[in-house]
Amino acid sequence: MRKFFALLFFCLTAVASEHPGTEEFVQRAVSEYGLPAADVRALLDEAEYKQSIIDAISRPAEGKPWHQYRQIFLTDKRIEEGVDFWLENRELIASAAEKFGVDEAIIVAIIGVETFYGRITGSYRTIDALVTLGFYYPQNLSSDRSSFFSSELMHYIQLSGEEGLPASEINGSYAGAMGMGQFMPSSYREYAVDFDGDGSRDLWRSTADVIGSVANYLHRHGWEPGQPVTRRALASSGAAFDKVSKNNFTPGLTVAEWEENGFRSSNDLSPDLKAAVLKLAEENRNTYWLVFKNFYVITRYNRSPRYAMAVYDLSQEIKERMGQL
Ligand SMILES: [Ca+2]
Repeated sequence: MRKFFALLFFCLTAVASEHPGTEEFVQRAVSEYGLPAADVRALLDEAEYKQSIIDAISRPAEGKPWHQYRQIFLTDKRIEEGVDFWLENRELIASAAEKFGVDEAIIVAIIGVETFYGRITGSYRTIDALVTLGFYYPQNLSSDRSSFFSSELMHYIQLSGEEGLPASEINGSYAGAMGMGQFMPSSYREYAVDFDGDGSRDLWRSTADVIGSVANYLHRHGWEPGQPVTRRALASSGAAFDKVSKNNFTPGLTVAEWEENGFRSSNDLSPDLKAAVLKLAEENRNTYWLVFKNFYVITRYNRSPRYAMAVYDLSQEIKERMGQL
């Protein structure tokens, strides 16, 4: 009898520790990606559901108006450390910018906004983040992103095999973004580069790999070297405010067409250059901005237009301070 209870207890704990969806995931890992079932199962068994991750993803999207959002990133400290980071890695940044045809200051600013130049890379175990969001995604949110996170989990397992990473030890953001540039596993596999030539892509310890990878990411998403990111636009009272973008910043109309629609910008722009128009909430009024292909490319890193504008503003501040040295 005692033996029976012991066995029952064992079974219950074994069942209780298995995440819902494990079997289906393991089968897919084996049949579609040829991964070893036992290894995948062992890794999933080790992953822990974290309520703090569910709480973090459930928080309402940052509703802060632009002028408050900007203050988070445009601090003296972040600008000064950006200058330091640039000076410390001057040659690497210059050679990545040249090789991939992207702007040096934008590389610096992205790493600055993402992780304060590699200082704050997240303290959630990545395996916990991806299992929690892939298998326990909250049902009450507006969109179900569980399949996205489950797909990222599959990428993560493959990535750890490819790069020889300790899959149960790596830390990152609550959403599974990793390293100094906060790459998701699929982006890591697709866009990370071995820029120091040591044979592996290490976005935690190799600043060279991080700089090269951020540059390659921008390049692969269509960065246009030498082209502008954004310019302030003056809106006339009868401007076509219904044409202002909310979510999609793919350039649609030309600078000349925007002017016909009541959004006038600076004279140095080619009238044929395509742009979208963005509205930002300043303290007492709205401002309007023509945003070009390069702005759109920054939103491939993070979909929020305020994120892209913060990266751009930070890049300009750092550039200006570099010029004063
Ligand atoms: Ca490397």
